[in-house]
Amino acid sequence: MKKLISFSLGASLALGMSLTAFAADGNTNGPTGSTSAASSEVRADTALSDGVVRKVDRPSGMITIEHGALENVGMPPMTMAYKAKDETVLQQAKEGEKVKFRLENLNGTYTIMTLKKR
Ligand SMILES: [Cu+2]
Repeated sequence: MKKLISFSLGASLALGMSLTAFAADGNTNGPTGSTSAASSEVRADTALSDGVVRKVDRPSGMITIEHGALENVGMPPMTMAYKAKDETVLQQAKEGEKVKFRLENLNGTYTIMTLKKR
């Protein structure tokens, strides 16, 4: 009798575990779904926007870009001077050139993180 009880306990434990495993597996699709949603957000976070370089001011490290709406920094279409992240970005900017660029708000300073000719 004792054996029977321990067997049924074991069986229900095993059943419980497999149910748990099933539930966990079922949940995997949820997080997996939101993970891919999150990674598309990440992609959006590094997305490049179209713009046209209007002016490059080497001494101040500023690049004036005419651009459309920049969703990640909540900026409507405008022409505005932004800080180049570094010398590389500054060198890639040439007046009059159509570019793809990435603007980010770094501690309150709108900064061009990447810029390339398109
Ligand atoms: Cu602006």
